[in-house]
Amino acid sequence: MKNSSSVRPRSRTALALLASGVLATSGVGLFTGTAHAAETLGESAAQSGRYFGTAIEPGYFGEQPYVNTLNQEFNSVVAENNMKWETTEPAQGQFDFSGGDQVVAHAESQGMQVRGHTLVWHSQLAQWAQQLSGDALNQAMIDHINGVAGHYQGQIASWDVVNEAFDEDGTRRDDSHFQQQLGDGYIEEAFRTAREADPNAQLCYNDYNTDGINAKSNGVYDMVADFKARGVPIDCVGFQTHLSTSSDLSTYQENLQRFADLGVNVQITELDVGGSGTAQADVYRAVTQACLAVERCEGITVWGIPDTYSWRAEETPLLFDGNYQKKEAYYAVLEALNSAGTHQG
Ligand code: 9MR
Repeated sequence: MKNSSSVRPRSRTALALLASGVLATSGVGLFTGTAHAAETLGESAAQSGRYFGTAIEPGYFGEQPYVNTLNQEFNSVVAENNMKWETTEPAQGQFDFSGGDQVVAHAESQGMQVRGHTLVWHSQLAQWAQQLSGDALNQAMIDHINGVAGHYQGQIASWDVVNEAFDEDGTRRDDSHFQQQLGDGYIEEAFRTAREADPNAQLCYNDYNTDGINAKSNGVYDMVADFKARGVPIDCVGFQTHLSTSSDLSTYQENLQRFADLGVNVQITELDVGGSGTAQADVYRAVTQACLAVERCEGITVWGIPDTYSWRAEETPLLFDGNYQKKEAYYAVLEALNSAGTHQG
C-alpha cells in the first residue's frame, strides 16, 4: 500500500484496518482464490486504503434489500438530503437532527465512515435564512455551522463545508443568497467556523462540472490555492462527478492531481453516470482508475444505490438496477479497484 501524505486523522491505513475488521467480524468472505480479489466495493477499495461510499436516505431503511446492499457493499455513507440546512434548521435556532442521526447511527453500527453534506449551500436553504441580509445572515451561517458540525463533532470524516459556490465561468455564482449578501468572504468564514466546530473533520469544498480542467475548476483551483497560501483551513476538494456516457474525461485525472498537488485531499463525492451497458461501465471504470492513480484521492461515493431511487432515475445512472442486481458498471468498478489493490498491495 502506498503511504498517504494526508496529515488528517483518518488515515488510509486506519480505514483499511477498520474495513477488514468489520468484514471479518461480519463473516463476509474476504478473498477468493489466490488473486486476493475482494468481493465487495468497500472491501476492494480498502485494499488501497480508500473507501467506497454511497448517498443514503434513512426512509429506505425498512427495505431489506436496500439495507443488505448498503451493508455488504459500502464502507462510507453520506446523507443524500438529511443534513442540508432546510432539514437540520427548519426554523432559526431550532435544529432537527432526526434524519442525520439515523444515518450516523447506521454507519457507526456497521463501522462505516460518514461524509457530511452540506453546511452552506444556496439551494435547499431554509426559507427563513433566505429572508436574512448582511450581518444577520452572516451570524445565522456561523450559528448553523456551529449547531450542525457541533452536534456531529467527532463523527464526520469529511464535511462539505461549502457546496456549489461557483458558476460555470469560474466566478462566484451570483444566484447564491450568501454571495449576494456577504460577498466572496463567506466561504472562508464558513471554513474557519467549521474548523472550530469540529477540529477532527476534514473540511471540503464540493462542486459539480469541475470534472476536468475547465473555467469552473480553474476558479475553484485558484480559491483553494489562495486558501492554502493564507492558511484558511481547507483539507479536501469534492468532485461531484455527475456524468453521462458522452462526458469528456480526457483531463479528469490531471485535474484531480493538480488539486492534490496544492496539498489537499481529493474525493469523488456524488458519482453517477447516465447511460447503460458497456458505455456506462467504461465511464465508471475510467473515473475509478483516475482516483486510484492519484495518491491523495481518498475514495469514491456514488449518489445512491438502486437506479430507481436516483435523482435522475430515468437515466439509470447507478451501479444496481431496481432489483438490486449488479450492473455491468458495478463489475467494471470492482475489477478496477481489485487491480489497484493487487498491484499496490
Ligand atoms: O439527490 C438529491 C435530491 O434528492 C434532492 O431533491 C436535490 C435537491 O436539490 O439534491 C440532490 O442532491 C444534490 C446534492 O445535494 C448536491 N449536488 C447535486 C445533487 C443532485 O442534484
